Amino acid sequence: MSKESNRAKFVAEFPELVKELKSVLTGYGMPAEAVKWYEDSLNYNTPGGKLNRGLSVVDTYAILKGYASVDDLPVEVYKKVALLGWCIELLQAYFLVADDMMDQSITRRGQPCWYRVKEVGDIAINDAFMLEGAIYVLLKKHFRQEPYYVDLIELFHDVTFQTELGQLLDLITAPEDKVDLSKFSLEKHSFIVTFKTAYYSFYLPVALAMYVAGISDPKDLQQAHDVLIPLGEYFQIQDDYLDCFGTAEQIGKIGTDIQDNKCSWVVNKALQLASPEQRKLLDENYGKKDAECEARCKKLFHDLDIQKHYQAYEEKVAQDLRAKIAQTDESRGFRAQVLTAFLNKVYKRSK
Ligand code: GPP
Ligand code: MG
Ligand code: MG
Ligand code: MG
Repeated sequence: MSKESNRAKFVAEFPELVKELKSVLTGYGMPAEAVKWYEDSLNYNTPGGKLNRGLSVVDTYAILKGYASVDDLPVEVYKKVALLGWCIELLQAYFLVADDMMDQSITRRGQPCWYRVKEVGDIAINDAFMLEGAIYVLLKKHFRQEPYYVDLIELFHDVTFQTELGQLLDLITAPEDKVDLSKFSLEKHSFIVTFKTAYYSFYLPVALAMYVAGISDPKDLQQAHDVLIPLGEYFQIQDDYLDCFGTAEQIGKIGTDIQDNKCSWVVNKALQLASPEQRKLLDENYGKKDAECEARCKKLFHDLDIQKHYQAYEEKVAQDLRAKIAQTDESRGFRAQVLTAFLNKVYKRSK
């Protein structure tokens, strides 16, 4: 099955979930306008992205169970794993609605951020909470009878908290009013991105599929973790790189990292390479809400040939990950192919 039809099949599951969620509100006697509001928020914020995380749950499950294609999964099984995929997309929707407010972003997935939509504003905070709430409504309805139900809930809770820890460090390392580049380091960057991105984007989809497939020995969860966390770090380094060097058309959002004083991979790499004068330029221009200052930083990043260093990083990390994946112990049913599939999706991505 092609990538497009794979995605279309997954997307086709979503309206049914919206219906189920709306019926919970109707059941509580919520007025029609509130039900409509929730529906609009779900539809605006949940589909529309690349859906890589959600699709990965289905793909991973198929590989673990030895299906040649996602198409071969029995319909009821497909629906169940796709629902878990949508639960990650709801988690992501919750994070992004909130993150865009915290980062004061303008666009997301080629459209205005939700909080910037007329009549939404700060209500987006409550909408974010309700996107998260949807996860547990759906899990309860569809997985309550399963022996691994508590594992799923614990996993969502743990990963959510880990992401919030990463977001906290991301935010306090980037205060709006006090630029202090000596607070940045690649070690700190690694911690931030592991927590704010890698757990929910990479470990979570695989661990969910492993629980459903019944291949969830702690040793296998650990094997998955040990490749997927560094892979997720690599993915967020790409996000940082594209924030500065990608176009808005390419990435569907306008980069804000320089003006937001973010501890991104790009500025950390530049700090490693900068001469004293170049360091002074960064001290004076980074983290300012000013397009000219931002342009000066970008020019410096070009002068330092950050692109070249990024490409070198990308080759090295991909090579290291391939070597690690080659050592996977498949004796309990876990499959190295799960990890290779992830690496191939991420390697050299440009959006
Ligand atoms: C993405 O970082 C981080 C998240 C999506 C986690 C948010 C977590 C919360 C608890 C709200 P980013 O700001 O670099 O993403 P983007 O570039 O897409 O805005
Ligand atoms: Mg952001
Ligand atoms: Mg952010
Ligand atoms: Mg970013």
